Amino acid sequence: MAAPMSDGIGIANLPNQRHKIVAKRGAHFTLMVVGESGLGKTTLINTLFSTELSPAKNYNRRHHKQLDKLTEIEIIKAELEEKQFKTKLTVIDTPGFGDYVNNRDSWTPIIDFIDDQHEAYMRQEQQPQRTDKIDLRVHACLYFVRPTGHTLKPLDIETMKRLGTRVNLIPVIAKADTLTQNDLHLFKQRIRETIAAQGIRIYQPPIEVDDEAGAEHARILQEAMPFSIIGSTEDVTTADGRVVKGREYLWGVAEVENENHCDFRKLRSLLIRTHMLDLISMTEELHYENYRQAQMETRKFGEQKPRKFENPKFKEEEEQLRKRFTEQVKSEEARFRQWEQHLIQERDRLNKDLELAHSAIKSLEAELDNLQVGYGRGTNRR
Ligand SMILES: Nc1nc2c(ncn2[C@@H]2O[C@H](COP(=O)(O)OP(=O)(O)OP(=O)(O)O)[C@@H](O)[C@H]2O)c(=O)[nH]1
Ligand SMILES: [Mg+2]
Repeated sequence: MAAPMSDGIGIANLPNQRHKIVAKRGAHFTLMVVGESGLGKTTLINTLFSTELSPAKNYNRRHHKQLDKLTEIEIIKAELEEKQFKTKLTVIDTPGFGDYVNNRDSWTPIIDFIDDQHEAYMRQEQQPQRTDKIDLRVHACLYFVRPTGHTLKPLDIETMKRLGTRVNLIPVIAKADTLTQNDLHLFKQRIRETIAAQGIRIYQPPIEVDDEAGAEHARILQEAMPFSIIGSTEDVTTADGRVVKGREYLWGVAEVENENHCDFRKLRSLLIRTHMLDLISMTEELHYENYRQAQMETRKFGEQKPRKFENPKFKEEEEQLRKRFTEQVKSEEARFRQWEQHLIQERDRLNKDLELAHSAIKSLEAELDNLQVGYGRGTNRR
């Protein structure tokens, strides 16, 4: 278990690289973080930068930030180099959602961003000049789950369903230091059950049959999912005098890189060492291909992306809207029928009243006639 986690293994000397061509070109890796506000997304990115992308490891780091005002998505770029193997790392930090009253569609900007990257890449591929493509297709998407100890919330389920069909989705439990080990264990189990029951597609490290050590590592990673995370860029001193990245409490220190405290090391190892290439090729071969094929079916070669509400990615929303509309019409119809029934009853009742009134009038008239006849006779007699 210790070997695959050890810092010595890097992308440069992976035993089972499935795509050596990618390795030769140098990898271009894009990571995205998504989840409710305040769960530590930004902190985790900074923790990644302040631990693994560490100066001791001979990493050459460049750091710029671009703020895309339209989407409010922050893009951080860095370059890693290990044994001549260069990786261009791009991290996309999204603002948290879920703190609005109406967060039904809070996933829309994120889903749009992911689709737009596939779209942009596809358009560039169709151009005659193919070198130097701008490529921000997301290779791994970390989804932060609030450490409630219960299970996934409806908003999580809805968002994860949509993400899972588009990217390599990696759910993580935020702020693992706020749960006891026992609660964390149960929480993980429940999340796994919900993911299975809801048919949410998440990234699974592949278990290769021809590579025993790799398969064992993949199995360990699979069993640990969803990874529990502690984020911190603070150096703190443990009771036994070690200086570590962690969070200080009265009871002690929650250590970022301690495998008994959380799965940060497993996640980092998966992302930037053992499974970076798999994440890249899954994106190319599965997610991008799915997008491309779906687009090909709905438009001709070279045709512009259709207007938003005609776009396949809106199909599910449109379908739901249609369903809601039909339901509403149905319930309105039912209400109308009830009302109609009520009116018919009311009409019948009034007709009966009318009939009664008529017969009352008739009998009164008859009585009147009788009286008049009687009176007439009386006068005649006079
Ligand atoms: N206990 C605990 N607190 C954390 C952890 N990670 C981050 N925090 C704290 O949580 C707060 C929010 O962290 P951020 O990283 O800003 O959260 P965010 O997800 O980027 O939030 P938005 O950008 O609003 O979506 C900060 O006060 C962090 O110090 C963690 O692992 N454990
Ligand atoms: Mg943030």
